Amino acid sequence: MTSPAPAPALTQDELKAQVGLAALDYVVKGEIVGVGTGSTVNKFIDALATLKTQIRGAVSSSVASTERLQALGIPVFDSNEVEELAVYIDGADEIDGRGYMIKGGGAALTREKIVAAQSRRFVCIADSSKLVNTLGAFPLPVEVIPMATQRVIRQFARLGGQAQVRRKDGAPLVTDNGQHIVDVTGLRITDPLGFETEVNQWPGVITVGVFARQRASVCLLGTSSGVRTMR
Ligand code: ABF
Repeated sequence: MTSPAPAPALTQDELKAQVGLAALDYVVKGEIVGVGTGSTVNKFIDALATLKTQIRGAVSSSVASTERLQALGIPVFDSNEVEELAVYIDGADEIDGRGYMIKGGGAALTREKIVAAQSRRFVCIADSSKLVNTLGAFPLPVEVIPMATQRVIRQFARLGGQAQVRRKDGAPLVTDNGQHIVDVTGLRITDPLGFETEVNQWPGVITVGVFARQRASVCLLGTSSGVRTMR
């Protein structure tokens, strides 16, 4: 009697599509959906288009997501037009077992945190490579006012972090909000809530890419044996 062959390993792209589709189960019909940013969220947006006659539209967390939503015929509302959203669907660069995340690899962390904060439920969609025990292996993104960059870099150095300005095409990357991003390596964030609270109040910091106050209440994790739901 031979044992059944193990499920074939899925590519990262297939895992992202798997969770992007699974997130449709959390979309509330007749409502406006909060939509994040990144390649996993792009899979969700493409799946959401199949429900576009059953939702009012979306509040987006980036120009890139807005353009994708509108190209698929999904109306996009300004966050100020909506008081509260039933659900926010977004990816992550790292997520731990408590739903704390590092986000911002896509440079959209500020608007992502804003939309997450106005949503009753945050559903994180991620492939299994994003699950970690302790946050910090992924370079932590921090959106900063350019005039404060060097002081913020020095402050992270005092915490044992190596921060550098994110660059694109040979110049500092400019976010949707017209600001810069520093990415910080060498951190091991054992107290995400305390860390977020501390860095948030440094002068010049707009948003730190630790999502602890706005942590995920549900995580749909893509694995080769199917979607694992973590709560
Ligand atoms: C976004 O999802 C960002 O905060 C995060 O960087 C990104 C993850 O990107 P991907 O889904 O492409 O891995 O919310």
